[in-house]
Amino acid sequence: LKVGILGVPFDKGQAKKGVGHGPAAIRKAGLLERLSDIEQKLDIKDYGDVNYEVPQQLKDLDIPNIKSYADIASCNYQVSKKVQEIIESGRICVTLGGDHSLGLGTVDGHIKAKDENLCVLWIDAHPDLNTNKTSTSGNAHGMPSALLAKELSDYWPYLPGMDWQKPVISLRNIAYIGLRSVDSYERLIIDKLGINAFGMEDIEIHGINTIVELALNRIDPVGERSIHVSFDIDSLDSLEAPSTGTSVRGGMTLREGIHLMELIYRTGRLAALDLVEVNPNIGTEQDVNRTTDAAIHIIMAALGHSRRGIRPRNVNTL
Ligand code: DIR
Ligand code: MN
Ligand code: MN
Ligand code: MN
Repeated sequence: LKVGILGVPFDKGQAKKGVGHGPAAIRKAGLLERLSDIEQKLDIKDYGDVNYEVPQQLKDLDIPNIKSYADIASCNYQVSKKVQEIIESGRICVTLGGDHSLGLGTVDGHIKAKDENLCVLWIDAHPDLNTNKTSTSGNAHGMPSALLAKELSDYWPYLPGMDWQKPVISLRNIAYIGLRSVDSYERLIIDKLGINAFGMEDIEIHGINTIVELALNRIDPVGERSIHVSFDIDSLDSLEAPSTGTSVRGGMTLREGIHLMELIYRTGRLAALDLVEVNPNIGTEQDVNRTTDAAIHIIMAALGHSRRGIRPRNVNTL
């Protein structure tokens, strides 16, 4: 299995400092070392961190109710190009965030690499479906799915500096899992457009195994699409992942998160995984360690780590 790791130390999609140090914190917790604990030997290439500059013509540009718009547009452009390059080189692209506004760039890069033949699982306490007209915060990390969705393109004003991004994924090919904090306009859009939204209540009733099967059946009925998992660490319960900016109680256990990822791995079609919103400035040292450890468990499961253990490489030494 070939893997590319990409850091996006971006924090301007929300107000709290520290989430930009997420990639460094996850690497420091031993991501690369622990990925060598997987039975199937991984070929890993670390692409380092994305950097970007705001072009002159975007400086001083303001879009109503999108904070740091020029940075959002400029950073995501670089993210998209990198993700496209990594996927086109035949690697699974693992993007470490950074706040969730980067999901715009990662999904866009995946769309371009796979000619739109993909589906997206958005694992999150929040659906991130606000536009600049519905958002009460103006934070772009609550908007990436609305920027990506074909069906919502008419709800946006013209966005200069985003011409590279076309809303080319249909909401029919996106499913949400783990929802428990949905704004009223997000709820309206979900109901009106019949979006595939699986909340904590659904996980409670059916169990995570059935929910993942249902979600995949909806977004990829034939089972031939490339899969993008955008995993917001706040999908996990506050006890499992305390160091994140908008934590919500009553979330998924790490067990459920790991199982979800094991199911995705088994499809053999995972092409991109985002692991976002780890903020090492929030909580105690123990909280941070718990959160980065959860993130690494999620990534390991996605890349084939099995809880059944690894057989010895050379049985003759028995
Ligand atoms: C809220 C919070 N719905 C907003 N969103 C978060 O600001 O739009 N997304 N935290 O991850
Ligand atoms: Mn999110
Ligand atoms: Mn969230
Ligand atoms: Mn978020």
